[in-house]
Amino acid sequence: MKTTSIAFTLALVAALAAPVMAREQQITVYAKNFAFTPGTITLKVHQRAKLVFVGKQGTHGITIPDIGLNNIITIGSKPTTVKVTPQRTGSFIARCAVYCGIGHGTMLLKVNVIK
Ligand SMILES: [Cu+2]
Repeated sequence: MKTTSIAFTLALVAALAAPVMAREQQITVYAKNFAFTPGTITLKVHQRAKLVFVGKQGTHGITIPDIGLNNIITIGSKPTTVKVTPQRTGSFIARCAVYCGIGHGTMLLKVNVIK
């Protein structure tokens, strides 16, 4: 009887936890001259996240090798979605990867990867 109860409890916990664990974080980042909004995003290590980049003004780009985004994503008015799974914690700075004008050099996205 006790074994049944424990098994039931474990099954219940698994059922409740599974959807939470499977849920994928999604963050939309907007790009305009000369800023990413939000300017800081926070991801969880070893957890897959969907990043959606949308251009609001101009053409921009981004690459974030620290979280496995090695190729330059061009950001235009059409949303671009990428999936990443950060492998290490830390604070990383990504820069606009497509020259977009006078403020290009200051166009940064801070990426925090936490436990
Ligand atoms: Cu730029």
